Formats: sequence, C-alpha cells, structure tokens
Amino acid sequence: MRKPIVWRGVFIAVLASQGPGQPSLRSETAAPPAPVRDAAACDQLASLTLPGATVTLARQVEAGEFTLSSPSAAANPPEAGQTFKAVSAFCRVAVTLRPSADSDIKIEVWMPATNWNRKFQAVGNGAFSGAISYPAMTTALNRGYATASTDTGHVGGGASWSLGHPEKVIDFGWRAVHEMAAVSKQIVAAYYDAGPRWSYWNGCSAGGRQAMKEAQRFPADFDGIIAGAPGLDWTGRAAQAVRIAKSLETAEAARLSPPHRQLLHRAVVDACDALDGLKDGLIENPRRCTFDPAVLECKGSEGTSCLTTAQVQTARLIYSAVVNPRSKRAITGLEPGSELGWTDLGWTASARATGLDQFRFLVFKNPAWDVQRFDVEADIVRAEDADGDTINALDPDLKPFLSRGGKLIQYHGWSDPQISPGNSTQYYERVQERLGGAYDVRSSYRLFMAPGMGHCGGGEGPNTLDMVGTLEQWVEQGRAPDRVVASHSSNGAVDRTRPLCPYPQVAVYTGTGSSDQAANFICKAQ
Ligand SMILES: [Ca+2]
Repeated sequence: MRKPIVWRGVFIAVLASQGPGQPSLRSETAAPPAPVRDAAACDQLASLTLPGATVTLARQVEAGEFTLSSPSAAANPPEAGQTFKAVSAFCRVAVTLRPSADSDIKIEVWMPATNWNRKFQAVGNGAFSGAISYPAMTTALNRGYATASTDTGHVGGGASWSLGHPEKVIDFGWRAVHEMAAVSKQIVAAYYDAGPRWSYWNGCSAGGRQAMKEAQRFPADFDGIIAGAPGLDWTGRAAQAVRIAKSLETAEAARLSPPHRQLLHRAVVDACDALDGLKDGLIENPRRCTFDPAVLECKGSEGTSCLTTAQVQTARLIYSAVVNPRSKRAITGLEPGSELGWTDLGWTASARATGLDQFRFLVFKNPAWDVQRFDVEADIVRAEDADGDTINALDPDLKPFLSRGGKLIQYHGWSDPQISPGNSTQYYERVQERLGGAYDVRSSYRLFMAPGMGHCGGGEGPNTLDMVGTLEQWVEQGRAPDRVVASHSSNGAVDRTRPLCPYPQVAVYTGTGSSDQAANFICKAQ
C-alpha cells in the first residue's frame, strides 16, 4: 500500500470535522495567486520518483494547437496525430503505473503553466476504454484545471485483452482510476509545490460507472463526483442488450425498421406528452407513461403505418425489465420516448458489442461464444458471479463518501438507448433505502433525470448542461443544486431551456410565459 501523503491526510481531517452539507471553511480563505511555472519546472518532473510509477514524458506544450505524439500515441495508434487546442501553455506528463506484475496502466496529467485554478479534475472513459480521454482533458485544462486520464490498463476497445489477465480486469474495474488519482495529486503537488484545493471526477457512461466505483470504494479520492449515465449495473446492461439481440438476430420480421421506430415514437409521445401538464413533445416522467404498443397493431395490410404482432412483441421486449432470479433486483429496460435511439437489433450497437464481449471474454472466457447461447436467467446470475463486484458498481453504501462531505451529482437522459435510465433511479432509491430514512441523502447526493435526452447528451430534450460548474458551487460554496438548467439548440442557437430537477421532483410549467424558458418552470414532487 502506498503511504498517504501528508497534505492529503490534513485535507481529509478538515472535511471530516464538518457535518455533511456544510460549506467548507476553505472556501472562506482567499486563494493565493496561481503559481506560474516555466518549461524547466515541467522538465524536472521527468526525474520524479514515485512508488510503482514511471514518468515517461514531462514536457511543456505551448499555447495553441498541438498534435499528440509519443509516448502514449506510439502505443495507441488511434490517438496519434489528434490535434487539440490549449488556450495556455501546459505541462504534459505521461506515467506508466504497475500496481500488479501484470499491470501496464498509462496515465497522463496535464497542468496549466499559468492560471491554474488550484483544482484537479480527473476525467472518465467510454465502453471498455483502452484510450486516454484527450478531448475531455482538453476541456478541463482550458477551464483552468490540472487534469488526468487513464487508458484503464489496456490498449484498444473490446474485452479480448482480459483473457488470462485477471489483474488487468481489476485495473479496468477500479484500480487504474484510483491509482491515477493518487499519483496525479502527487505530480500536481510536485509541479506547483502545492496540492489541489479541490479534487473532482467527471465522467459519463463507463466514466459514470468509474464515478460510482470511486464514490463506493474510495471515498477520500474526490471531493466532488459527476456520474453521467452510469453503467453501474455493467453485467445487467450486458445481459439486457444481449437478450434483445438474441431475440432479433434470427427473427428479421420482428425487427423495428427506422420508419416503424418513428411510428412508435410518435405514438408514444402523442399518448404521454400531456401527462406532465404541458404538450411540448417531451415526456417529463416516462414512468407514468403506460403506452401499450398493441394500439399500433396492423388491422389489415402490413406496412410502415402499423406494427405486426411480432413487432409489437419486440417493442414490449425492449421496454421490459428482467429480474435477477437470485438478488430479485430488476434489470431495467429502455423507456418510452427512447425509440428514436433504438437500432434494428434493439439497444445501441455499442451496448450490444460491450454486452457480447462481457459474456464472451469475462463470463465464459470463450472467444467463440455467441448471443444465441445466452440463457437469460442463468447467465444474469453467472455474469454477476464472474464479475465479483469488480466492474459492477452496485454497492448502495455511500455513507463513507457522503459523511466525509463528498458531493455526488448523477444525471441520466430518460431517452438513453444505451444504458437504461432505470440504472440511475433504482440505484438512487437503493442508496436511500440502505442509509435509512433518517439519513439526509439529498444533502450530498442528487440525481437529475433529463427528459428526452439521449446517452450522455443529444436527443430531442434539453441536453446541454454544466455539471462541473454546478458541482463546484456545491462543493466549494455549499450551494446545493435545487435545479440545473439544461438547454437545447438547433442550428447552433438555443431554442429551449428547461430546469432538470433533483429526482424524484419533476419540472412543472407555471402556466405563464414561454414554455421554452426555464424561468417559467418550478421543480416539485409529483
Ligand atoms: Ca410534455
């Protein structure tokens, strides 16, 4: 085990002395001017000695456009040659971590040479990852953050790398992120002669799963965590995507073509739009929508204006949950309103590919396994057992994180066709149940469901939001988000703003003013 470094110990003690939901004393002390570092200060990091870690690059990158080069790009050709724009010079550090004999975790840490905001923001990954998240790092860097990302311990997508490498599975599941957090903070402290005042995690999809894993397993790593559309029921999601694909792979006539998905979507919205009191093309709470696809069943000739009996069954299948026969926990389906994101084989191609690889390489360890072998009840249980809580992030005990003052913002699009939104609502409710009615979960953890939003963004609903700014205000100033304004744009212009409300509240139109302006909505319980 790495010994905790002293400044981190002090930091935890300060937070622990305050009750949950209390603004930190640190926010009341004026920040000293940001340190300014030159290229030589960055170069010096090449000789930094860190246990279990090797610095492979430390070089200042000047402001303006830069193109990725070695060392990580050399090891990961898809990254080579990518061009980004840094608004100011920064110190780029690449490190290889080996917490186990079989580990080969690449991380990069980028630190502004001037105008550092004295904060650290680690950014998350997608799917099975295998690549450093340079675009997200650039966004964080340009906001003044020292930032870090990891390839999670392997190169490239898919899960074939996991065969015969149980330690690499652990690296992917949680160790790479945790080790990255620890080492990054040491590098930040060495570069600036001071550690970050605040440390954040920002991730969506697989990055949302990483977020939850950190909150559950390493409550002291981050002061604030953003978990977007978390794939926290990783094996359950894999099972759902594979279950639908199995059904549709060999039954072409049962598939929903794009015109059929359009038809279904229009019918769902027509049936459920007004349930929230406002006809605006959005279903504020799809859980209140009890649309039965059977109303679209063909009465006479078949075509794109109706669904066959088999297609009706397919729609029902995609909406439906399956229950883990052992834990009795539901593995939720996709929600009414998400139909435009569906594919011919049900869930997104990414959900299917990730699901297939989960069973092929991590459950059955057989590259020849295919979805036709899938046995829903047995394999849901088998997948959870095989994972052993390595990748799944289902532990509802967030008390260590919340009680030390950590803040967690989770968000999820109700129209997400890749990771069921039910993952988020179910988990939030499980945390409340676990911590008990007397525990004020809301003071440190809030979930924002986004009507009409797709996977981590996109979709017909308001889908652009600033969770980083929202989380900063909560952590640093004690201002809990009672609403988060999201916007929707068409052709580059904002055409609608709307508050997202802390679950289970929903946004309700006040009845006056434009229904395209967030100011005319209030958040309230249904
Ligand atoms: Ca509506």
